[in-house]
Amino acid sequence: MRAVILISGRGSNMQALLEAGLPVEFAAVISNRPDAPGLAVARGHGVPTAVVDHTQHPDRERYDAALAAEIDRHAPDLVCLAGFMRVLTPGFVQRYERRMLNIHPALLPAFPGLNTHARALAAGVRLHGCSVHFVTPEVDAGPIVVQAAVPVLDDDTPERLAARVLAQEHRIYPLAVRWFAEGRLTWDAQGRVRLIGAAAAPRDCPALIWPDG
Ligand code: NHR
Ligand code: GAR
Repeated sequence: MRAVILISGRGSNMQALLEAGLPVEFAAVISNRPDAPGLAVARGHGVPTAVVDHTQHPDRERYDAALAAEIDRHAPDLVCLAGFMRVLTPGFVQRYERRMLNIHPALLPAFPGLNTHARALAAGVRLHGCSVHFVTPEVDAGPIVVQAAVPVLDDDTPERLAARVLAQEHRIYPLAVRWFAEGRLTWDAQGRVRLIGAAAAPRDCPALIWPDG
């Protein structure tokens, strides 16, 4: 199993993938931003890096063509978006159909898009979280692989809530990539993703209820 990771910034989800001991060869980390701090982290793990800078391409079609050319040099079985901040064109998404994952900082289908933590606070939800999903042309709408929920606390700021969610992102993204690498993810007739060999129901902690009085 070969994988390529796409980042735009800090790269903490990338780092979680690189350090999870997965049965995966991370062939490259590619950033759309030359100054992404995650590039140095990748190099520190001995992973080759590349930059395909969106500001150097005239439109999304041509940017995505350049990005695909760089990805395909590494012949990946899986492409992982890890804090990658550019919407991808339908043609690009089709090229990696059923082999491109994203980690999104919300319990999809709630709060797709950007600024999810501030929007969750404004909406007054009591539970928030993160989702790993397959990437489809419609942004943040692809089949969900795994989610983790966290409580929203009364004194939360977007930053505090983001940190609580991020800790769970670092748990579920490696899980999802492991399942993919093990060939345990399949599609049902409705286009939902199923995990082969999953427990029929949670062993304990069947629900997170918050607030809990
Ligand atoms: N592309 C497609 N086609 N489908 C998805 O599901 C995608 C995708 C590209 C990125 C990640 C996503 C997220 O987890 C993702 C999923 C960026 C934007 C965005 O609006 C939206 C969703 C996501 C990532 N980006 C702005 C744009 O104009 C730029 C913002 C910036 O540069 O800071 O592309 O949330
Ligand atoms: C993460 O919280 C990720 O879920 C989110 O940005 C952060 C990136 O952190 N992704 C998006 O919002 C995509 N639009 P990282 O670079 O440290 O992984």
